[in-house]
Amino acid sequence: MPSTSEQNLETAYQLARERYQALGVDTEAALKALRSISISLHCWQGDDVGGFEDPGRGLSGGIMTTGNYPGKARSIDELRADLDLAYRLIPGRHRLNLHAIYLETTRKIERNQIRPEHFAGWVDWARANGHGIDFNPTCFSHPLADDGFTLAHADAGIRRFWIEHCIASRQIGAYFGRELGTPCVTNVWIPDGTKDTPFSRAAPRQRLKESLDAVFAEKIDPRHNLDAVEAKLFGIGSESYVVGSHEFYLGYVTSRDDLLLCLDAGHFHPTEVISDKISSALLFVPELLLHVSRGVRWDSDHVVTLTDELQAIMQEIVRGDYLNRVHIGLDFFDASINRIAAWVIGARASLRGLLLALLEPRDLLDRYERDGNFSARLALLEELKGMPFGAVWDAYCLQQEVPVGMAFMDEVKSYEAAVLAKRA
Ligand code: RNT
Ligand code: ZN
Repeated sequence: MPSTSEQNLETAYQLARERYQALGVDTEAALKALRSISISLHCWQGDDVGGFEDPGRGLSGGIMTTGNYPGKARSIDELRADLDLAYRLIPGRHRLNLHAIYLETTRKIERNQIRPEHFAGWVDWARANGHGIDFNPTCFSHPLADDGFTLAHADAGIRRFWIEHCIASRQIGAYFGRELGTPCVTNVWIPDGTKDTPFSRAAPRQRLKESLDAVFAEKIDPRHNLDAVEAKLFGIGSESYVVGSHEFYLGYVTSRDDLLLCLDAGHFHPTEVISDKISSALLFVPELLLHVSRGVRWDSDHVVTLTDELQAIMQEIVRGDYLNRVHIGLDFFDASINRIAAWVIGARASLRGLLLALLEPRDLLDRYERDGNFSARLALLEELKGMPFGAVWDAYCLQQEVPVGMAFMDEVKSYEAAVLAKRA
């Protein structure tokens, strides 16, 4: 017998369902579509992008976490336990996005020596919990990246080291895909760039192109591994020049037919948005990877919230029927709040953005637009903002057996008291 509040949620959902029906929207179909979407949850929110290769080492590469909220994961077991809780509070079945520095080993393994065996524990965990895994070579926080260059380094030996690391990462990606029966998206992001104006912008780009050709020379079965490359405008300490710019990677990806372009929401000019890039890029590249993030004045990697831009991104994916060509990953790191709450808030916001997009009356909007009825189009888009979408979301959480509303924070809080508080 459902509790009274469950009955209220059910009643609210039925009323919402009728309101949407009147606009030609089937809420059940929207929820069915939402259930099939997996978001890739980034492991690095759990420990401030520290990793477990060299726990004493600080973060480099022009990215930064701020804050010192207690309870960050100090080991892979702790990270997995924290992730387990996060997944229990997010409706649906989701993936894990791993970085190479999250390997499991008792002795020091050089980055160009990482092998599938160092990630076997993740595969066991993922299999037991029904997660697919995505992967990233870690081309930062390392002595050979300390002068700001990796794949585009002027020194051929250092370039070789990072090429080998990226190749090893692709092999590990293929291993994840083979073992888990779902392709791993392996994403290459490098920090390469300069604080001040370079003399030659061309030379490092030429070297990067050659390094990437070497990294991607070997074909890997796309049923196991898909490769992505991520551009950036600037980072801390690379304000004047970044080798792997958007034009660089857009050009590189379109020059081949087997690479995904990764668009990170924080990697462009502050008023430039990735939502407007999706429909253009997908005319020329087969698939996209998104790093859904929230820049505040710069690439600050704030926790994703239900902003206009998040909604616009999800609308583009849904309106364009791109759900099977766009891989959605999250990329933020906030050390100033409970790290599990950060994951859950960001993932739930992203799913809410998707649900809002799935609940759009597309036939009606499409007809208004084709008829040139822009007043009705504008009026309807505004009316939609007042529709009872929250009732549909609550019904989804109930159906997926995750906490409804702020109840998820109760679980975060009890875990904080029982587990996180004991991590000195
Ligand atoms: C950095 C990129 C990159 C990283 C992760 C940790 O600006 O966004 O994706 O955030 O690889
Ligand atoms: Zn990113």
